[in-house]
Amino acid sequence: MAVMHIQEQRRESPSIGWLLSFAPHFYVLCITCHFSSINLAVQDDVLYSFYNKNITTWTDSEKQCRKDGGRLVTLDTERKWKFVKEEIQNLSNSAANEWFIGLKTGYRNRENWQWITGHQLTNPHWQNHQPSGDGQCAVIAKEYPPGTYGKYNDLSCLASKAFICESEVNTTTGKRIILK
Ligand SMILES: [Ca+2]
Repeated sequence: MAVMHIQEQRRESPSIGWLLSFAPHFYVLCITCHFSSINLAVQDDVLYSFYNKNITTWTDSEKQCRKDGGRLVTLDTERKWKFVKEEIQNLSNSAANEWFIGLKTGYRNRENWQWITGHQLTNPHWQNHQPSGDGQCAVIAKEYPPGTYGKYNDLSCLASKAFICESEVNTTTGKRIILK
Protein backbone atom coordinates (compact mmCIF):
# COMPACT_ATOMS: atom_id res chain seq x y z
CA MET A 1 0.00 0.00 0.00
CA ALA A 2 2.76 2.42 0.97
CA VAL A 3 4.66 1.60 -2.21
CA MET A 4 1.63 2.41 -4.38
CA HIS A 5 1.20 5.67 -2.53
CA ILE A 6 4.77 6.69 -3.39
CA GLN A 7 4.28 5.94 -7.08
CA GLU A 8 1.13 8.04 -7.19
CA GLN A 9 2.88 10.87 -5.45
CA ARG A 10 5.74 10.83 -7.95
CA ARG A 11 3.34 10.93 -10.90
CA GLU A 12 1.15 13.69 -9.59
CA SER A 13 3.52 16.08 -7.88
CA PRO A 14 7.21 16.67 -7.25
CA SER A 15 6.36 17.46 -3.62
CA ILE A 16 7.67 14.88 -1.21
CA GLY A 17 6.41 16.63 1.90
CA TRP A 18 4.44 13.69 3.14
CA LEU A 19 7.51 11.45 2.85
CA LEU A 20 9.59 13.85 4.89
CA SER A 21 6.90 13.97 7.53
CA PHE A 22 7.91 10.43 8.54
CA ALA A 23 11.36 11.65 9.58
CA PRO A 24 12.33 15.26 8.88
CA HIS A 25 16.03 14.72 8.47
CA PHE A 26 16.53 11.21 7.27
CA TYR A 27 14.61 8.44 5.61
CA VAL A 28 15.18 5.59 3.26
CA LEU A 29 12.41 4.16 1.14
CA CYS A 30 12.27 1.90 -1.81
CA ILE A 31 10.07 2.56 -4.82
CA THR A 32 9.41 -0.40 -7.04
CA CYS A 33 7.51 -0.18 -10.29
CA HIS A 34 7.42 -2.12 -13.54
CA PHE A 35 10.66 -0.86 -15.01
CA SER A 36 12.80 0.55 -12.25
CA SER A 37 13.71 0.29 -8.63
CA ILE A 38 14.72 3.52 -6.94
CA ASN A 39 15.91 3.92 -3.38
CA LEU A 40 15.66 7.35 -1.81
CA ALA A 41 17.64 8.84 1.05
CA VAL A 42 17.92 12.37 2.47
CA GLN A 43 20.77 14.06 4.28
CA ASP A 44 21.29 17.81 4.80
CA ASP A 45 18.47 18.83 2.44
CA VAL A 46 19.85 16.68 -0.37
CA LEU A 47 17.61 13.96 -1.77
CA TYR A 48 19.60 11.06 -3.20
CA SER A 49 17.90 8.79 -5.75
CA PHE A 50 19.60 5.47 -6.33
CA TYR A 51 18.55 4.09 -9.71
CA ASN A 52 19.45 0.44 -9.33
CA LYS A 53 17.64 -1.09 -12.29
CA ASN A 54 17.99 1.63 -14.93
CA ILE A 55 21.23 0.34 -16.42
CA THR A 56 22.35 2.88 -19.00
CA THR A 57 25.06 5.27 -20.24
CA TRP A 58 26.43 8.25 -18.33
CA THR A 59 24.64 10.69 -20.66
CA ASP A 60 21.28 8.97 -20.32
CA SER A 61 21.80 8.78 -16.55
CA GLU A 62 22.31 12.53 -16.43
CA LYS A 63 19.24 13.06 -18.63
CA GLN A 64 17.12 11.06 -16.19
CA CYS A 65 18.45 13.05 -13.24
CA ARG A 66 17.66 16.35 -15.03
CA LYS A 67 14.17 15.08 -15.79
CA ASP A 68 13.75 14.62 -12.04
CA GLY A 69 14.89 18.20 -11.39
CA GLY A 70 18.34 17.16 -10.20
CA ARG A 71 21.69 16.04 -11.55
CA LEU A 72 24.08 13.13 -11.21
CA VAL A 73 25.36 13.06 -7.66
CA THR A 74 28.33 15.23 -6.67
CA LEU A 75 30.32 13.83 -3.75
CA ASP A 76 32.34 16.97 -3.24
CA THR A 77 32.51 16.71 0.55
CA GLU A 78 33.65 13.85 2.76
CA ARG A 79 30.27 13.93 4.49
CA LYS A 80 28.39 13.34 1.21
CA TRP A 81 30.83 10.67 0.09
CA LYS A 82 30.57 8.78 3.38
CA PHE A 83 26.78 8.95 3.31
CA VAL A 84 26.49 7.58 -0.22
CA LYS A 85 29.22 5.01 0.36
CA GLU A 86 27.28 3.66 3.34
CA GLU A 87 23.90 3.78 1.56
CA ILE A 88 25.08 1.64 -1.35
CA GLN A 89 26.24 -1.06 1.04
CA ASN A 90 22.51 -1.84 1.44
CA LEU A 91 21.84 -1.85 -2.30
CA SER A 92 22.75 -3.94 -5.30
CA ASN A 93 22.52 -3.76 -9.07
CA SER A 94 23.23 -6.03 -12.01
CA ALA A 95 26.03 -3.80 -13.35
CA ALA A 96 28.80 -5.07 -11.06
CA ASN A 97 27.38 -3.02 -8.16
CA GLU A 98 28.70 0.19 -9.67
CA TRP A 99 26.78 3.44 -10.11
CA PHE A 100 27.61 6.40 -12.38
CA ILE A 101 28.27 9.62 -10.48
CA GLY A 102 28.55 13.22 -11.68
CA LEU A 103 32.31 13.06 -12.10
CA LYS A 104 33.90 13.50 -15.51
CA THR A 105 37.15 14.48 -17.11
CA GLY A 106 37.81 16.66 -20.11
CA TYR A 107 38.48 15.15 -23.52
CA ARG A 108 41.68 17.13 -23.98
CA ASN A 109 42.91 17.07 -20.41
CA ARG A 110 42.22 13.65 -19.02
CA GLU A 111 43.86 14.53 -15.72
CA ASN A 112 41.28 17.21 -15.02
CA TRP A 113 38.52 15.46 -13.09
CA GLN A 114 35.60 17.70 -12.24
CA TRP A 115 32.16 17.38 -10.72
CA ILE A 116 29.38 18.36 -13.11
CA THR A 117 28.90 21.50 -11.04
CA GLY A 118 32.30 22.60 -12.35
CA HIS A 119 34.04 22.03 -9.01
CA GLN A 120 37.40 20.29 -9.04
CA LEU A 121 37.71 16.82 -7.55
CA THR A 122 39.42 17.56 -4.24
CA ASN A 123 38.66 14.32 -2.36
CA PRO A 124 39.77 11.67 -4.86
CA HIS A 125 38.55 8.32 -3.58
CA TRP A 126 39.98 6.33 -6.48
CA GLN A 127 40.49 2.59 -6.35
CA ASN A 128 44.08 1.43 -6.49
CA HIS A 129 45.64 2.02 -9.92
CA GLN A 130 42.74 4.29 -10.96
CA PRO A 131 42.08 6.43 -12.86
CA SER A 132 43.60 4.16 -15.46
CA GLY A 133 42.73 6.37 -18.43
CA ASP A 134 40.21 4.01 -20.00
CA GLY A 135 37.33 6.46 -19.94
CA GLN A 136 36.12 9.95 -19.12
CA CYS A 137 33.31 9.08 -16.71
CA ALA A 138 33.43 7.69 -13.18
CA VAL A 139 31.51 5.14 -11.17
CA ILE A 140 31.39 4.51 -7.45
CA ALA A 141 31.71 0.84 -6.52
CA LYS A 142 29.90 -0.82 -3.64
CA GLU A 143 32.95 -2.90 -2.77
CA TYR A 144 35.97 -3.10 -5.03
CA PRO A 145 38.65 -4.27 -4.57
CA PRO A 146 37.28 -6.68 -1.93
CA GLY A 147 37.26 -5.00 1.47
CA THR A 148 37.35 -1.51 -0.08
CA TYR A 149 34.10 0.44 -0.11
CA GLY A 150 32.80 3.36 -2.17
CA LYS A 151 35.88 3.91 -4.32
CA TYR A 152 35.86 5.35 -7.84
CA ASN A 153 36.87 3.89 -11.20
CA ASP A 154 37.12 5.69 -14.53
CA LEU A 155 35.51 3.95 -17.49
CA SER A 156 33.78 4.62 -20.78
CA CYS A 157 30.84 7.01 -20.63
CA LEU A 158 29.11 4.52 -22.95
CA ALA A 159 29.35 1.73 -20.39
CA SER A 160 26.00 0.53 -19.03
CA LYS A 161 25.69 1.24 -15.32
CA ALA A 162 23.19 2.07 -12.61
CA PHE A 163 23.36 5.68 -11.38
CA ILE A 164 22.73 8.03 -8.48
CA CYS A 165 20.99 11.41 -8.76
CA GLU A 166 20.81 14.24 -6.27
CA SER A 167 18.32 17.06 -5.89
CA GLU A 168 17.68 19.59 -3.19
CA VAL A 169 14.74 19.51 -0.84
CA ASN A 170 13.52 21.95 1.74
CA THR A 171 13.02 19.71 4.75
CA THR A 172 10.75 22.31 6.36
CA THR A 173 8.29 22.59 3.50
CA GLY A 174 9.04 19.24 1.89
CA LYS A 175 9.29 20.93 -1.51
CA ARG A 176 11.85 19.78 -4.01
CA ILE A 177 14.06 22.59 -5.30
CA ILE A 178 14.72 22.33 -9.02
CA LEU A 179 18.44 22.65 -9.70
CA LYS A 180 19.61 24.88 -12.54
CA1 LIG B 1 39.56 2.55 -15.07
